[in-house]
Amino acid sequence: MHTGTTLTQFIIEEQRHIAGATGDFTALLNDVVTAIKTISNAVNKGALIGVMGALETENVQGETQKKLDVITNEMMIRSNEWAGHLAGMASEEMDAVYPIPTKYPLGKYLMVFDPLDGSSNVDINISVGTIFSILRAPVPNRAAAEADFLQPGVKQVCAGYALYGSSTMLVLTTGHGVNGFTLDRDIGEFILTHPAMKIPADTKEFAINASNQRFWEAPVQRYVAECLEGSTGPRGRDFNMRWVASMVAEVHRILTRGGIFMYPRDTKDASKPGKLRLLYEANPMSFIVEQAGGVSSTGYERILDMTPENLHQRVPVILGSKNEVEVVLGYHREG
Ligand code: AHM
Ligand code: MG
Repeated sequence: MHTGTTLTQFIIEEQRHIAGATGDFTALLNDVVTAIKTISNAVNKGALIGVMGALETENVQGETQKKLDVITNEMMIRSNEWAGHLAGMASEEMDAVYPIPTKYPLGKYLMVFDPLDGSSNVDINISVGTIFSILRAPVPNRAAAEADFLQPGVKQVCAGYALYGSSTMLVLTTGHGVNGFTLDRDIGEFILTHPAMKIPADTKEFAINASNQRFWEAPVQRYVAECLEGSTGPRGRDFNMRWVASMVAEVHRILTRGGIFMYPRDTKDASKPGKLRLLYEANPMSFIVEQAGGVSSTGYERILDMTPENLHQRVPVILGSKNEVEVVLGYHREG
């Protein structure tokens, strides 16, 4: 018999502290959790159920879709469309807003998600994740339009990610700190295992895709060069480096033991000011990171303050341990 707090118990107890809460949000989160358990199962079974490999299609961003990108997108939709809590959904894998089918009632929330982040890792059995963000619909019970989703990240009601790693974890914030839950497969429940997660303010670990180095701007060039100089350079200490190529895994490492993650602005493609997407990657992760005491910025501005211009907008991301991110932001200010 388990003795820990289940996620359902945790959310219901949180809901009791919110005056006027109707239980809608708790029910919505329950549906998200069902999708995540289903995705976890598919990712875990992998080749046994024929879900590995790529399709011949591309998503709206011109990226080749993996079979699992499409399957997991479908799983998120099917779990969340029917219960009457949402007025619309948007995802990395869909060009436009997904309207709630007319046979279902509409609700007061919007959800944006990346159903399988880091999916280039899926065929090689390295961690991937699901990222989601819940917003309030500006007009409840009305089919949402794209403009309804273009809210700054500070307005998120909830953000979370699932990490399909050596264990499956769900990490969540509703604006009162960050809590981590581990899936107990024997009982099918997420159990609170990482209460009140906090990112250490200092770190000696950085994460960046160094193959893009020639495209970086001067402040990032300077910061990374100084990390590489280690104890013989101006930082006076040796650094370690990691790059999983799964943002969920990188953010989870940072939440666990500190670190800095950068997918900065670069000159590789003038039409893309960064690689990661604001609405369903950068915003939810920034909300979680800030709630855990970290900092998240483009280098020039706080990500959560940005007003999105479109669903699939890309942004530079620099996030993690407070003091370390501040060093990089200082270099941006110096130009
Ligand atoms: P995806 O949503 O298509 O998987 O792309 C996002 C991922 C992040 O998880 C990760 O940080 C980054 O792309 C890795 O990029 P790269 O291939 O340049 O290493
Ligand atoms: Mg992604």
